[in-house]
Amino acid sequence: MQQSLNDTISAIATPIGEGGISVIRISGKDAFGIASKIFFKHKDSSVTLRMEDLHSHTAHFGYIIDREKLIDECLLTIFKAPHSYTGEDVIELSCHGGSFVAGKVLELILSRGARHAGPGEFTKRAFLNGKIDLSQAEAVADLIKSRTESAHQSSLKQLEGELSKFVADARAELIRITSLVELELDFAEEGLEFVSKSEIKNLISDLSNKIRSITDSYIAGKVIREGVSLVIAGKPNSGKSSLFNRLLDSDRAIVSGVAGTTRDFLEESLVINGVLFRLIDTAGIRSSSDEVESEGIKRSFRKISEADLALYLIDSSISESEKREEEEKFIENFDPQKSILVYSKSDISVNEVSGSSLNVSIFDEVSIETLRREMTKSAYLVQNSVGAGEMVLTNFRHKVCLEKVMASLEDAVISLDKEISGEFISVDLRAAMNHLGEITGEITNDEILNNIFGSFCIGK
Ligand SMILES: Nc1nc2c(ncn2[C@@H]2O[C@H](COP(=O)(O)OP(=O)(O)OP(=O)(O)O)[C@@H](O)[C@H]2O)c(=O)[nH]1
Ligand SMILES: [Mg+2]
Repeated sequence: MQQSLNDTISAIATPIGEGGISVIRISGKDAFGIASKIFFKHKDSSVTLRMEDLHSHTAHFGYIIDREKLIDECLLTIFKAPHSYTGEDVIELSCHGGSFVAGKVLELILSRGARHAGPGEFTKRAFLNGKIDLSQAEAVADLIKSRTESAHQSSLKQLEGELSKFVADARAELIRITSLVELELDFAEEGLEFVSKSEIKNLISDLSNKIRSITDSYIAGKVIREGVSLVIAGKPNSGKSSLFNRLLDSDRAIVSGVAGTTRDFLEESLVINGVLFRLIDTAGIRSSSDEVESEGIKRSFRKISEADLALYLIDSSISESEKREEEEKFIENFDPQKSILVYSKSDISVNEVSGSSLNVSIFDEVSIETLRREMTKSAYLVQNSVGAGEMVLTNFRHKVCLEKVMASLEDAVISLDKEISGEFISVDLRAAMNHLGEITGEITNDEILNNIFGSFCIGK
Protein backbone atom coordinates (compact mmCIF):
# COMPACT_ATOMS: atom_id res chain seq x y z
CA MET A 1 0.00 0.00 0.00
CA GLN A 2 1.36 3.39 -0.91
CA GLN A 3 1.76 5.95 1.84
CA SER A 4 1.69 9.01 -0.36
CA LEU A 5 -1.22 11.36 0.12
CA ASN A 6 -0.17 13.41 -2.87
CA ASP A 7 -1.89 11.33 -5.49
CA THR A 8 -5.56 10.89 -6.25
CA ILE A 9 -7.18 7.52 -5.70
CA SER A 10 -10.31 5.95 -7.12
CA ALA A 11 -12.28 2.71 -6.81
CA ILE A 12 -15.74 1.25 -7.17
CA ALA A 13 -17.27 1.59 -3.70
CA THR A 14 -20.30 -0.65 -4.18
CA PRO A 15 -20.11 -4.48 -4.18
CA ILE A 16 -19.23 -6.28 -7.38
CA GLY A 17 -22.18 -7.69 -9.32
CA GLU A 18 -25.58 -6.60 -10.55
CA GLY A 19 -27.34 -3.79 -8.71
CA GLY A 20 -29.42 -0.67 -9.24
CA ILE A 21 -26.47 1.67 -9.08
CA SER A 22 -22.71 1.52 -8.70
CA VAL A 23 -20.81 4.23 -6.89
CA ILE A 24 -17.30 5.17 -7.96
CA ARG A 25 -15.32 7.25 -5.53
CA ILE A 26 -12.46 9.62 -6.33
CA SER A 27 -10.43 11.21 -3.54
CA GLY A 28 -7.41 13.48 -3.55
CA LYS A 29 -5.94 16.72 -4.80
CA ASP A 30 -6.88 16.10 -8.41
CA ALA A 31 -10.36 14.63 -7.82
CA PHE A 32 -12.08 17.77 -9.14
CA GLY A 33 -9.74 18.14 -12.11
CA ILE A 34 -10.32 14.55 -13.18
CA ALA A 35 -14.10 14.79 -12.68
CA SER A 36 -14.37 17.85 -14.90
CA LYS A 37 -12.59 15.98 -17.69
CA ILE A 38 -15.14 13.16 -17.77
CA PHE A 39 -18.42 14.56 -16.36
CA PHE A 40 -20.58 16.95 -18.38
CA LYS A 41 -23.93 18.66 -17.71
CA HIS A 42 -24.98 18.14 -21.32
CA LYS A 43 -24.32 15.49 -23.93
CA ASP A 44 -22.04 18.03 -25.54
CA SER A 45 -18.59 17.53 -24.07
CA SER A 46 -17.26 20.86 -25.29
CA VAL A 47 -19.01 22.63 -22.38
CA THR A 48 -17.03 21.79 -19.28
CA LEU A 49 -18.10 22.14 -15.70
CA ARG A 50 -15.77 23.59 -13.09
CA MET A 51 -16.13 21.55 -9.89
CA GLU A 52 -14.85 24.52 -7.92
CA ASP A 53 -18.02 26.40 -8.90
CA LEU A 54 -20.26 23.79 -7.27
CA HIS A 55 -21.24 23.86 -3.61
CA SER A 56 -19.97 21.08 -1.36
CA HIS A 57 -22.45 18.31 -0.55
CA THR A 58 -24.56 18.81 -3.65
CA ALA A 59 -25.62 16.30 -6.31
CA HIS A 60 -25.68 16.97 -10.06
CA PHE A 61 -27.12 15.05 -12.94
CA GLY A 62 -25.00 14.67 -16.05
CA TYR A 63 -23.16 12.46 -18.48
CA ILE A 64 -19.90 10.54 -18.46
CA ILE A 65 -18.28 11.11 -21.82
CA ASP A 66 -15.02 9.69 -23.13
CA ARG A 67 -13.79 11.66 -26.14
CA GLU A 68 -17.31 12.38 -27.43
CA LYS A 69 -18.44 8.84 -26.71
CA LEU A 70 -21.28 8.64 -24.17
CA ILE A 71 -20.50 6.07 -21.46
CA ASP A 72 -23.35 6.55 -18.99
CA GLU A 73 -25.78 8.96 -17.39
CA CYS A 74 -24.87 9.57 -13.80
CA LEU A 75 -25.26 11.56 -10.63
CA LEU A 76 -22.20 13.38 -9.32
CA THR A 77 -21.90 14.25 -5.64
CA ILE A 78 -19.22 16.66 -4.54
CA PHE A 79 -17.54 16.92 -1.13
CA LYS A 80 -14.97 19.66 -0.63
CA ALA A 81 -12.00 19.16 1.69
CA PRO A 82 -11.95 18.87 4.63
CA HIS A 83 -15.67 18.07 4.79
CA SER A 84 -15.55 14.60 3.28
CA TYR A 85 -15.07 11.02 4.37
CA THR A 86 -11.33 11.12 3.66
CA GLY A 87 -10.84 14.76 4.56
CA GLU A 88 -9.76 15.41 0.94
CA ASP A 89 -11.67 16.64 -2.12
CA VAL A 90 -14.02 13.78 -2.95
CA ILE A 91 -16.25 13.05 -5.94
CA GLU A 92 -18.75 10.22 -5.93
CA LEU A 93 -20.26 9.14 -9.22
CA SER A 94 -23.43 7.08 -9.05
CA CYS A 95 -23.65 5.24 -12.36
CA HIS A 96 -25.99 2.59 -13.62
CA GLY A 97 -25.47 -0.76 -11.90
CA GLY A 98 -23.51 -3.63 -13.29
CA SER A 99 -19.81 -4.15 -13.24
CA PHE A 100 -19.36 -3.42 -16.93
CA VAL A 101 -20.44 0.23 -16.86
CA ALA A 102 -18.80 0.93 -13.50
CA GLY A 103 -15.59 -0.71 -14.72
CA LYS A 104 -15.64 1.47 -17.85
CA VAL A 105 -16.07 4.65 -15.79
CA LEU A 106 -13.31 3.62 -13.39
CA GLU A 107 -11.00 2.86 -16.31
CA LEU A 108 -11.67 6.31 -17.67
CA ILE A 109 -10.91 7.93 -14.31
CA LEU A 110 -7.65 5.99 -14.03
CA SER A 111 -6.67 7.01 -17.57
CA ARG A 112 -7.09 10.65 -16.50
CA GLY A 113 -4.51 10.37 -13.74
CA ALA A 114 -6.02 8.68 -10.68
CA ARG A 115 -4.50 5.58 -9.11
CA HIS A 116 -6.59 2.53 -8.24
CA ALA A 117 -7.13 2.60 -4.47
CA GLY A 118 -5.83 -0.28 -2.37
CA PRO A 119 -8.00 -2.07 0.19
CA GLY A 120 -9.20 0.33 2.88
CA GLU A 121 -7.25 3.20 1.42
CA PHE A 122 -10.11 5.72 1.63
CA THR A 123 -10.52 4.92 5.32
CA LYS A 124 -6.76 5.00 5.80
CA ARG A 125 -6.72 8.51 4.38
CA ALA A 126 -9.57 9.45 6.72
CA PHE A 127 -7.35 8.25 9.55
CA LEU A 128 -4.17 9.94 8.30
CA ASN A 129 -6.08 13.18 7.79
CA GLY A 130 -7.37 13.03 11.34
CA LYS A 131 -11.04 12.48 10.41
CA ILE A 132 -11.30 9.31 12.52
CA ASP A 133 -9.00 7.50 14.91
CA LEU A 134 -7.69 4.01 14.40
CA SER A 135 -10.28 2.20 16.49
CA GLN A 136 -12.99 3.95 14.49
CA ALA A 137 -11.32 2.89 11.24
CA GLU A 138 -11.37 -0.68 12.44
CA ALA A 139 -15.02 -0.30 13.31
CA VAL A 140 -15.68 0.60 9.67
CA ALA A 141 -14.15 -2.73 8.65
CA ASP A 142 -16.15 -4.58 11.27
CA LEU A 143 -19.34 -2.81 10.24
CA ILE A 144 -18.90 -3.97 6.66
CA LYS A 145 -18.27 -7.50 7.81
CA SER A 146 -20.91 -7.65 10.54
CA ARG A 147 -23.43 -10.36 9.85
CA THR A 148 -25.73 -10.00 12.80
CA GLU A 149 -27.72 -7.32 14.49
CA SER A 150 -25.61 -7.38 17.67
CA ALA A 151 -22.34 -7.30 15.73
CA HIS A 152 -23.71 -4.36 13.80
CA GLN A 153 -24.69 -2.53 17.00
CA SER A 154 -21.33 -2.99 18.63
CA SER A 155 -19.32 -1.79 15.63
CA LEU A 156 -21.64 1.16 15.30
CA LYS A 157 -20.97 2.09 18.92
CA GLN A 158 -17.25 1.82 18.31
CA LEU A 159 -17.58 3.96 15.21
CA GLU A 160 -19.34 6.56 17.30
CA GLY A 161 -16.19 6.64 19.37
CA GLU A 162 -17.16 4.80 22.53
CA LEU A 163 -13.83 3.01 22.75
CA SER A 164 -11.98 6.19 21.80
CA LYS A 165 -13.70 8.00 24.64
CA PHE A 166 -12.78 5.25 27.09
CA VAL A 167 -9.17 5.42 25.94
CA ALA A 168 -9.09 9.21 26.20
CA ASP A 169 -10.47 9.08 29.76
CA ALA A 170 -8.00 6.38 30.77
CA ARG A 171 -5.20 8.42 29.29
CA ALA A 172 -6.22 11.53 31.19
CA GLU A 173 -6.30 9.51 34.38
CA LEU A 174 -2.84 8.10 33.65
CA ILE A 175 -1.45 11.56 33.03
CA ARG A 176 -2.87 12.66 36.39
CA ILE A 177 -1.31 9.70 38.18
CA THR A 178 2.03 10.19 36.42
CA SER A 179 2.14 13.83 37.41
CA LEU A 180 1.39 12.89 41.02
CA VAL A 181 4.28 10.41 40.92
CA GLU A 182 6.55 13.03 39.41
CA LEU A 183 5.49 15.65 41.93
CA GLU A 184 6.25 13.17 44.65
CA LEU A 185 9.72 12.70 43.10
CA ASP A 186 10.43 16.39 43.25
CA PHE A 187 9.32 16.80 46.82
CA ALA A 188 10.82 13.56 48.15
CA GLU A 189 14.27 15.13 47.95
CA GLU A 190 13.12 17.77 50.35
CA GLY A 191 11.75 15.11 52.66
CA LEU A 192 8.13 16.02 51.91
CA GLU A 193 5.52 13.46 51.01
CA PHE A 194 3.06 15.00 48.61
CA VAL A 195 0.80 12.01 48.06
CA SER A 196 1.23 8.71 49.82
CA LYS A 197 2.38 5.63 47.94
CA SER A 198 -0.75 3.79 48.96
CA GLU A 199 -2.90 6.53 47.45
CA ILE A 200 -1.04 6.23 44.17
CA LYS A 201 -1.39 2.49 44.30
CA ASN A 202 -5.14 2.80 44.77
CA LEU A 203 -5.45 5.11 41.82
CA ILE A 204 -3.51 2.68 39.64
CA SER A 205 -5.53 -0.33 40.69
CA ASP A 206 -8.82 1.53 40.14
CA LEU A 207 -7.75 2.30 36.61
CA SER A 208 -6.54 -1.24 36.11
CA ASN A 209 -9.92 -2.61 37.22
CA LYS A 210 -11.76 -0.37 34.80
CA ILE A 211 -9.57 -1.63 31.97
CA ARG A 212 -10.04 -5.22 33.07
CA SER A 213 -13.84 -4.91 32.87
CA ILE A 214 -13.43 -3.88 29.23
CA THR A 215 -10.98 -6.68 28.35
CA ASP A 216 -13.28 -9.17 30.07
CA SER A 217 -16.07 -8.15 27.74
CA TYR A 218 -13.98 -9.54 24.90
CA ILE A 219 -15.43 -12.98 25.60
CA ALA A 220 -18.90 -11.72 24.82
CA GLY A 221 -17.37 -9.87 21.92
CA LYS A 222 -16.27 -13.19 20.53
CA VAL A 223 -19.85 -14.42 20.70
CA ILE A 224 -20.98 -11.37 18.76
CA ARG A 225 -18.34 -11.80 16.07
CA GLU A 226 -18.20 -15.54 15.68
CA GLY A 227 -21.63 -16.54 16.88
CA VAL A 228 -22.95 -18.66 19.71
CA SER A 229 -21.67 -22.20 19.43
CA LEU A 230 -24.44 -24.72 19.97
CA VAL A 231 -23.63 -28.41 20.06
CA ILE A 232 -26.24 -31.10 19.41
CA ALA A 233 -25.53 -34.12 21.61
CA GLY A 234 -27.23 -37.35 22.57
CA LYS A 235 -27.12 -41.11 22.09
CA PRO A 236 -26.63 -42.62 18.65
CA ASN A 237 -29.80 -42.61 16.58
CA SER A 238 -31.47 -39.98 18.79
CA GLY A 239 -31.98 -37.79 15.72
CA LYS A 240 -29.12 -35.27 16.07
CA SER A 241 -28.17 -35.12 12.41
CA SER A 242 -31.82 -34.95 11.37
CA LEU A 243 -32.39 -31.96 13.65
CA PHE A 244 -29.14 -30.35 12.49
CA ASN A 245 -30.35 -30.65 8.88
CA ARG A 246 -33.84 -29.44 9.76
CA LEU A 247 -32.54 -26.29 11.48
CA LEU A 248 -30.22 -25.58 8.58
CA ASP A 249 -32.89 -26.50 6.08
CA SER A 250 -30.43 -28.66 4.19
CA ASP A 251 -29.14 -32.20 3.84
CA ARG A 252 -25.73 -31.34 5.18
CA ALA A 253 -25.38 -34.33 7.55
CA ILE A 254 -25.92 -37.98 6.68
CA VAL A 255 -28.98 -39.40 8.41
CA SER A 256 -29.73 -43.11 8.79
CA GLY A 257 -31.49 -45.57 11.03
CA VAL A 258 -28.14 -47.20 11.78
CA ALA A 259 -26.74 -46.07 15.11
CA GLY A 260 -23.28 -44.52 14.82
CA THR A 261 -23.84 -42.79 11.48
CA THR A 262 -22.02 -39.59 12.41
CA ARG A 263 -18.39 -40.36 13.15
CA ASP A 264 -16.93 -36.88 13.46
CA PHE A 265 -18.50 -33.51 14.04
CA LEU A 266 -19.96 -31.12 11.49
CA GLU A 267 -20.24 -27.38 11.87
CA GLU A 268 -22.45 -24.86 10.06
CA SER A 269 -23.45 -21.23 10.69
CA LEU A 270 -27.03 -20.09 10.86
CA VAL A 271 -28.80 -16.85 11.84
CA ILE A 272 -32.00 -17.19 13.88
CA ASN A 273 -33.85 -14.04 15.00
CA GLY A 274 -30.72 -11.96 14.48
CA VAL A 275 -28.47 -14.27 16.47
CA LEU A 276 -25.59 -15.97 14.72
CA PHE A 277 -25.31 -19.63 15.73
CA ARG A 278 -22.58 -22.09 14.96
CA LEU A 279 -24.42 -25.42 14.98
CA ILE A 280 -22.30 -28.47 15.69
CA ASP A 281 -23.53 -32.01 15.01
CA THR A 282 -21.62 -34.62 16.95
CA ALA A 283 -21.14 -38.38 17.00
CA GLY A 284 -23.62 -40.11 19.31
CA ILE A 285 -22.38 -40.70 22.84
CA ARG A 286 -22.06 -44.39 23.82
CA SER A 287 -19.20 -46.70 24.61
CA SER A 288 -17.89 -48.08 21.37
CA SER A 289 -15.33 -50.66 20.36
CA ASP A 290 -14.95 -49.13 16.92
CA GLU A 291 -11.75 -47.08 16.96
CA VAL A 292 -12.91 -44.40 14.54
CA GLU A 293 -16.22 -44.01 16.37
CA SER A 294 -14.49 -43.82 19.78
CA GLU A 295 -12.33 -40.99 18.50
CA GLY A 296 -15.50 -39.25 17.26
CA ILE A 297 -17.12 -39.66 20.66
CA LYS A 298 -14.05 -38.25 22.41
CA ARG A 299 -14.28 -35.24 20.13
CA SER A 300 -17.99 -34.94 20.93
CA PHE A 301 -17.18 -34.57 24.60
CA ARG A 302 -14.56 -31.96 23.80
CA LYS A 303 -17.00 -30.04 21.58
CA ILE A 304 -19.68 -30.19 24.28
CA SER A 305 -17.39 -28.76 26.91
CA GLU A 306 -16.19 -25.96 24.61
CA ALA A 307 -19.61 -24.94 23.33
CA ASP A 308 -21.64 -21.99 24.60
CA LEU A 309 -24.88 -23.98 24.48
CA ALA A 310 -25.98 -27.60 24.09
CA LEU A 311 -29.10 -29.40 22.96
CA TYR A 312 -29.30 -32.85 24.51
CA LEU A 313 -31.55 -35.22 22.57
CA ILE A 314 -33.45 -38.11 24.11
CA ASP A 315 -35.25 -40.34 21.62
CA SER A 316 -38.95 -40.41 22.57
CA SER A 317 -39.33 -43.88 21.11
CA ILE A 318 -37.01 -45.64 23.59
CA SER A 319 -38.32 -47.38 26.72
CA GLU A 320 -39.30 -45.37 29.81
CA SER A 321 -36.46 -46.88 31.87
CA GLU A 322 -33.93 -45.95 29.19
CA LYS A 323 -35.34 -42.42 29.18
CA ARG A 324 -34.83 -42.11 32.97
CA GLU A 325 -31.24 -43.26 32.49
CA GLU A 326 -30.73 -40.66 29.77
CA GLU A 327 -32.30 -37.91 31.90
CA GLU A 328 -29.88 -38.73 34.70
CA LYS A 329 -26.98 -38.59 32.26
CA PHE A 330 -28.17 -35.15 31.18
CA ILE A 331 -28.50 -33.84 34.75
CA GLU A 332 -25.07 -35.16 35.66
CA ASN A 333 -23.19 -33.85 32.66
CA PHE A 334 -24.88 -30.66 31.47
CA ASP A 335 -25.11 -27.18 32.92
CA PRO A 336 -28.86 -26.37 33.10
CA GLN A 337 -28.13 -22.69 32.33
CA LYS A 338 -26.48 -23.62 29.08
CA SER A 339 -28.44 -26.60 27.81
CA ILE A 340 -31.84 -27.56 26.53
CA LEU A 341 -33.23 -31.07 26.94
CA VAL A 342 -35.02 -32.15 23.77
CA TYR A 343 -37.27 -35.20 23.52
CA SER A 344 -36.85 -35.95 19.83
CA LYS A 345 -39.22 -37.76 17.45
CA SER A 346 -42.23 -36.46 19.39
CA ASP A 347 -44.41 -37.51 16.46
CA ILE A 348 -43.89 -41.09 17.69
CA SER A 349 -44.50 -40.47 21.38
CA VAL A 350 -45.05 -37.36 23.50
CA ASN A 351 -43.31 -36.79 26.84
CA GLU A 352 -44.21 -34.75 29.84
CA VAL A 353 -41.91 -31.76 29.83
CA SER A 354 -40.87 -29.32 32.52
CA GLY A 355 -38.48 -26.43 32.82
CA SER A 356 -36.35 -26.05 29.74
CA SER A 357 -37.22 -29.40 28.15
CA LEU A 358 -39.16 -29.64 24.90
CA ASN A 359 -40.91 -32.12 22.66
CA VAL A 360 -39.56 -31.78 19.15
CA SER A 361 -40.23 -33.57 15.90
CA ILE A 362 -38.53 -32.71 12.65
CA PHE A 363 -41.93 -33.23 11.03
CA ASP A 364 -43.66 -30.64 13.22
CA GLU A 365 -42.87 -27.03 12.29
CA VAL A 366 -44.53 -25.66 15.45
CA SER A 367 -42.17 -27.68 17.66
CA ILE A 368 -39.17 -26.56 15.59
CA GLU A 369 -40.27 -22.94 15.93
CA THR A 370 -40.56 -23.36 19.72
CA LEU A 371 -37.06 -24.82 19.75
CA ARG A 372 -35.73 -21.89 17.71
CA ARG A 373 -37.25 -19.51 20.25
CA GLU A 374 -35.68 -21.35 23.18
CA MET A 375 -32.34 -21.35 21.37
CA THR A 376 -32.40 -17.59 20.86
CA LYS A 377 -33.52 -17.02 24.44
CA SER A 378 -30.54 -19.03 25.74
CA ALA A 379 -28.22 -17.27 23.30
CA TYR A 380 -29.32 -13.89 24.62
CA LEU A 381 -28.38 -15.05 28.12
CA VAL A 382 -24.91 -15.98 26.86
CA GLN A 383 -24.51 -12.72 24.96
CA ASN A 384 -25.73 -10.58 27.80
CA SER A 385 -23.76 -12.31 30.51
CA VAL A 386 -21.50 -9.26 30.51
CA GLY A 387 -24.33 -6.76 30.86
CA ALA A 388 -26.60 -5.38 28.20
CA GLY A 389 -25.83 -2.00 26.73
CA GLU A 390 -22.30 -1.91 28.08
CA MET A 391 -19.35 -1.53 25.82
CA VAL A 392 -18.14 -4.78 24.38
CA LEU A 393 -14.65 -5.25 23.04
CA THR A 394 -14.79 -7.09 19.74
CA ASN A 395 -11.39 -6.45 18.25
CA PHE A 396 -8.48 -8.72 19.12
CA ARG A 397 -5.85 -6.03 18.58
CA HIS A 398 -7.58 -3.73 21.06
CA LYS A 399 -7.68 -6.50 23.61
CA VAL A 400 -3.93 -7.12 23.24
CA CYS A 401 -3.20 -3.40 23.66
CA LEU A 402 -5.34 -3.17 26.79
CA GLU A 403 -3.62 -6.23 28.24
CA LYS A 404 -0.27 -4.55 27.67
CA VAL A 405 -1.59 -1.46 29.47
CA MET A 406 -2.59 -3.61 32.45
CA ALA A 407 0.81 -5.33 32.49
CA SER A 408 2.58 -1.96 32.58
CA LEU A 409 0.31 -0.80 35.39
CA GLU A 410 1.13 -3.96 37.29
CA ASP A 411 4.86 -3.23 36.81
CA ALA A 412 4.28 0.22 38.26
CA VAL A 413 2.59 -1.26 41.33
CA ILE A 414 5.46 -3.74 41.80
CA SER A 415 7.95 -0.87 41.58
CA LEU A 416 5.93 1.04 44.15
CA ASP A 417 5.90 -1.93 46.49
CA LYS A 418 9.62 -2.41 46.16
CA GLU A 419 10.16 1.24 47.01
CA ILE A 420 12.08 1.54 43.77
CA SER A 421 12.91 5.10 42.75
CA GLY A 422 9.94 7.02 41.41
CA GLU A 423 11.62 7.44 38.05
CA PHE A 424 11.05 3.78 37.28
CA ILE A 425 7.42 4.10 38.19
CA SER A 426 6.88 6.91 35.78
CA VAL A 427 8.63 4.86 33.07
CA ASP A 428 6.06 2.09 33.63
CA LEU A 429 3.21 4.56 33.58
CA ARG A 430 4.47 6.11 30.36
CA ALA A 431 4.67 2.64 28.80
CA ALA A 432 1.04 2.10 29.79
CA MET A 433 0.15 5.40 28.13
CA ASN A 434 1.87 4.38 24.91
CA HIS A 435 -0.05 1.11 24.78
CA LEU A 436 -3.28 3.04 25.17
CA GLY A 437 -2.21 5.27 22.31
CA GLU A 438 -1.75 2.22 20.09
CA ILE A 439 -5.49 1.60 20.19
CA THR A 440 -6.50 4.93 18.77
CA GLY A 441 -3.43 5.24 16.58
CA GLU A 442 -1.65 8.09 18.32
CA ILE A 443 1.28 5.72 18.62
CA THR A 444 1.55 3.62 15.52
CA ASN A 445 3.79 2.24 12.83
CA ASP A 446 3.47 1.22 9.20
CA GLU A 447 3.25 -2.43 10.02
CA ILE A 448 0.19 -1.99 12.22
CA LEU A 449 -1.44 0.32 9.68
CA ASN A 450 -0.88 -2.01 6.73
CA ASN A 451 -2.20 -4.87 8.75
CA ILE A 452 -5.41 -3.10 9.59
CA PHE A 453 -6.19 -1.46 6.29
CA GLY A 454 -5.04 -4.45 4.24
CA SER A 455 -8.00 -6.42 5.56
CA PHE A 456 -10.51 -3.92 4.22
CA CYS A 457 -12.30 -4.37 0.94
CA ILE A 458 -11.37 -2.14 -1.95
CA GLY A 459 -13.47 0.99 -2.23
CA LYS A 460 -13.70 1.59 1.51
N1 LIG B 1 -40.27 -40.20 13.35
C1 LIG B 1 -39.17 -39.45 13.46
N2 LIG B 1 -37.99 -39.97 13.10
C2 LIG B 1 -36.87 -39.22 13.22
C3 LIG B 1 -36.94 -37.87 13.70
N3 LIG B 1 -35.69 -37.39 13.73
C4 LIG B 1 -34.88 -38.37 13.27
N4 LIG B 1 -35.57 -39.48 12.97
C5 LIG B 1 -35.03 -40.76 12.45
O1 LIG B 1 -34.11 -41.30 13.39
C6 LIG B 1 -33.06 -42.00 12.76
C7 LIG B 1 -31.71 -41.50 13.27
O2 LIG B 1 -31.52 -40.18 12.87
P1 LIG B 1 -30.10 -39.47 12.80
O3 LIG B 1 -30.39 -38.04 12.59
O4 LIG B 1 -29.18 -40.15 11.87
O5 LIG B 1 -29.61 -39.71 14.31
P2 LIG B 1 -28.19 -39.29 14.95
O6 LIG B 1 -28.48 -38.94 16.36
O7 LIG B 1 -27.51 -38.29 14.13
O8 LIG B 1 -27.42 -40.67 14.93
P3 LIG B 1 -25.82 -40.92 14.98
O9 LIG B 1 -25.18 -40.02 13.99
O10 LIG B 1 -25.71 -42.33 14.64
O11 LIG B 1 -25.38 -40.64 16.37
C8 LIG B 1 -33.26 -41.78 11.25
O12 LIG B 1 -33.88 -42.93 10.70
C9 LIG B 1 -34.20 -40.57 11.19
O13 LIG B 1 -35.02 -40.59 10.06
C10 LIG B 1 -38.23 -37.35 14.07
O14 LIG B 1 -38.40 -36.19 14.51
N5 LIG B 1 -39.31 -38.18 13.93
MG1 LIG C 1 -25.73 -38.32 13.18
